[in-house]
Amino acid sequence: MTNDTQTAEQTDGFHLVIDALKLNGISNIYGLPGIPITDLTRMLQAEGMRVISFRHEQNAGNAAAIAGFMTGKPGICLTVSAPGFLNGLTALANATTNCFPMILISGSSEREIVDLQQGDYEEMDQLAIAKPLCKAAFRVLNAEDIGVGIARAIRSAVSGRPGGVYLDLPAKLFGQAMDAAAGKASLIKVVDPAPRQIPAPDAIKRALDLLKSAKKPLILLGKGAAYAQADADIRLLVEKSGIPYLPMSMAKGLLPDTHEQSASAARSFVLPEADVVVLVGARLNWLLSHGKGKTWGGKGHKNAGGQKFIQIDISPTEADSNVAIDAPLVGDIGSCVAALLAGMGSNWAKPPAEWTSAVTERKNKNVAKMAETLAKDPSPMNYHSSLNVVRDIVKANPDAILVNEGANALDFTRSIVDMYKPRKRLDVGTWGVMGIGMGFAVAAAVESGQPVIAIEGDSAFGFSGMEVETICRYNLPVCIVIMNNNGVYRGDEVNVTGGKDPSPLVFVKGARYDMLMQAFGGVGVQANTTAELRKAMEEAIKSRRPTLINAIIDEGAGTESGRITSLNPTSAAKKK
Ligand code: ADP
Ligand code: TPW
Ligand code: MG
Repeated sequence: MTNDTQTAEQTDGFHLVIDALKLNGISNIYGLPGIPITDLTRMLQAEGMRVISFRHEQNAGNAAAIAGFMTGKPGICLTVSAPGFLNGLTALANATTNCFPMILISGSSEREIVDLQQGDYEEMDQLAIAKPLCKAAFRVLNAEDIGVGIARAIRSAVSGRPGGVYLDLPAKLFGQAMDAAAGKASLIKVVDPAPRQIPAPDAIKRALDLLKSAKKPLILLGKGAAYAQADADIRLLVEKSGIPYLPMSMAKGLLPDTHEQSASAARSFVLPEADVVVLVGARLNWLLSHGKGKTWGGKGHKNAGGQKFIQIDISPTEADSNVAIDAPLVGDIGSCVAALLAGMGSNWAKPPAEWTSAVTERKNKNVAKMAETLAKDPSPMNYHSSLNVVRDIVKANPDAILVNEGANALDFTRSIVDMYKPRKRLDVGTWGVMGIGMGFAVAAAVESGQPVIAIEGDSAFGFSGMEVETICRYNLPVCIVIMNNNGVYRGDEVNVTGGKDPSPLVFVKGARYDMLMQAFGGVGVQANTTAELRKAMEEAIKSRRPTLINAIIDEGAGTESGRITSLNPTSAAKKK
């Protein structure tokens, strides 16, 4: 063949896409097959990549997004055109909102027909629709541009503030043939896809000067700090400075929650009291009450509006988004924290003992109060008693990954279950979105090989529940615990009109979610008591078999909207 140019080796769009992804170290694809990408899924597998095939694209998209968060490489979601693309789009938008790097690759219909709106199979101008919902969007029309297209998608997803990227690949592209050597030469191995961004020395000095002046400093760790994988330096910053710290939900475990400087159990004390707050990869959005109001002191508090802020963020426009930032530090967290450590020198003065002991005192009081509640074992189980079991199981298995969604099922788990290692807690994130559960659980197991524990509200689980089949099919070590209270927030609501329809907030009573898992060959267990729950979880972790535990929770134990009741329009109106 080599001496005959007529039959010189050829490659095609399919193989160039695969080769470009492999060249850039991508090995897992989360997707759902169909026209025009069915052959691509087969070929990806034939070429040695792991293809995880889902039952709905939103779950594949969520899997890709969280794979991106866990690894720092873009997670790839592959879908068909129009409806498949749209099903993946929610996950892409959610990834962008959460700063997770992800690439949604969707096959699309013929441009000539789409643009004249002549009614092609699954016709849709996908590129235009994706654009406002992601960080960047690209389309590749020619096989020789596949290398550039994938390189641009990777760079856009992981450089600067990470986010979602859309890559549109029209059906015709896949079959396009080209000379194999030229094809190979057209591919790009992206060099330094997420370049470090070194903070300016004067910005470091400004921050350290402010921190030195603090009497009641506080460090706030966000999921950007977890994503940055600068774990050792972040721990050193906390310990060397001696400053109490507060982890946001997905930053839990960056330092073990049992760390003596953790102020988690004294959150409502430290936020209004602190005078200088160091934000490390955390935005002052709704989750932090926008940096103002009652949470931060507010009117009447002796420290009202008294906080000054140092904010470490890779996005130069994040500072001042909600309140004035006195010392912005723009750069990657690894570089910024390293520069702060260097600037602190060897004889940094720890915060006044008056402050740290006040925090510890408040914290110990709350921890003791919580211990009392956790020790109770009522029948039926409530959130505290059941999550006390989960707390023990996670403590005994600190490498397990905890996926968590729901309202009460989320809020109680976050406050009761301690985390011990970085990036082990994956949850609803910035939007508080339901539906991430099974996609996150699948990717967590695939990417880490570690056991996964998914604590799911019964409503939350419903959004992605069909993926229990996927979990069984790939035989993943996932243990799902449904906190089954028969409904959204509570299961005891009634239709106030007395009509025959149930309240909008309740589900079928006594539903057997455990049987759903059994339907696909997994282990399904109903747990009515904490002893049953404990036994089932221990067995699931030990056996690594797909397991679903239907944990029966008191219908009346939850509160509306969990901890964010105040955001309901009726309560918000009442406050005014
Ligand atoms: P949380 O919800 O935990 O408070 P957010 O998602 O609000 O966290 O904030 C994460 C922040 O981290 C974003 O503003 C993002 O720009 C920033 N970020 C992400 N990765 C890095 C990084 N490697 N270096 C610096 N900042 C980062
Ligand atoms: C995509 C609104 C927030 S929490 C929740 C819903 C529907 C479910 C709460 O019930 P669950 O938990 O899971 O049973 P529990 O323990 O309190 O009973 N659609 C989307 N996202 C959100 N956030 C909603 C709806 C919501
Ligand atoms: Mg519920």
